[in-house]
Parts: sequence; C-alpha cells; structure tokens
Amino acid sequence: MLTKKIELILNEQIAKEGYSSNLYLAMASWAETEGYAGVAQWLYAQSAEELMHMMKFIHFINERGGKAIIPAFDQPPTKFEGIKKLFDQVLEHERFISASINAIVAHSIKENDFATHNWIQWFVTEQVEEEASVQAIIDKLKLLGDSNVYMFDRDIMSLRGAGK
Ligand code: OFO
Repeated sequence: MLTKKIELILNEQIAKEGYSSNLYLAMASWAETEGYAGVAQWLYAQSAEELMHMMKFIHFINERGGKAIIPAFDQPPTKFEGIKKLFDQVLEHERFISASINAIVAHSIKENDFATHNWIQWFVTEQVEEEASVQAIIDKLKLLGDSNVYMFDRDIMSLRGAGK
C-alpha cells in the first residue's frame, strides 16, 4: 500500500514522463520536417520509450492500491534551434528526470516504502543509460562538426544505447 506522499510523487512522475514523451515527439516532428530523417527516427523511438515509462508508473500506482491520475500535459515547444542545441536540450531534460527519479528514491527510503524503493531502481539504471547515450550523441556531433550533420543524421540510429 502506498502512502499518500509516495502516491503523490509517483503521480507527479506520470506527468513528467508524459511530458518527456510529448517533448521528444515534438522534436521528432520538427526534425522530420527539417529533413533529418535519422534524428527524427531516434526521437520517435525515444518518445515511445517515454510513453512506456509513463505506463509503468500508472500500472505500479494502481497495483499498489493507489489511483493513477492522467494529467493534462504542457505543450512542448514547436521550434528548435538546430540539431546540436536540440540534443543539449534532451540531455538537460534527462538530467531533470534523473533528479526527479532520485527524489523518489529518497522519499521511498524516508517513508520505509521498500517495494517502491526496489521498483524504482529500474528507472535509476535507465536514467544512467539514457544520459550516457545522449552524451555519446553530443560527443559525436562535436567530433563531426557542423558540416557533417547529414552524415550524423544517416548514422544516428547506430548510436542507440545498450539495452534499447
Ligand atoms: Fe527519459 O526517461 Fe523516462 O524515465
């Protein structure tokens, strides 16, 4: 059984995962219209993963005797300032999500909720992988430089992190 505090923060995470999915969907759609087919494919896949993360929170809350609440989501941006800045934004967003997952870990310890503590570890690992895979993309972009963004676009799907 979840405490009210844990139920609340898990519900807040539903909103964050859903927003992540929509943010990457907005980025994917933008990249597609700009002609970056590979980047768009990577972002569409990332968006689908975030949706799966959101579903995990919904099911866990309901299974543990809480009530998952599906919120309204803020509208993500519609324009992005190029591929490099876009991936910087992705990394910044993933760091924000990691901090949020870490806060859930801390709260579950404080509330002696060892079931949630155990369950949330999957997300701790996932965030390490996601940050590393986005950092690898940023490093690659730096190496290739502006003139090679098209080569990067062709190869990006081969950079999907381990376990994807
Ligand atoms: Fe990008 O990760 Fe969800 O949790």
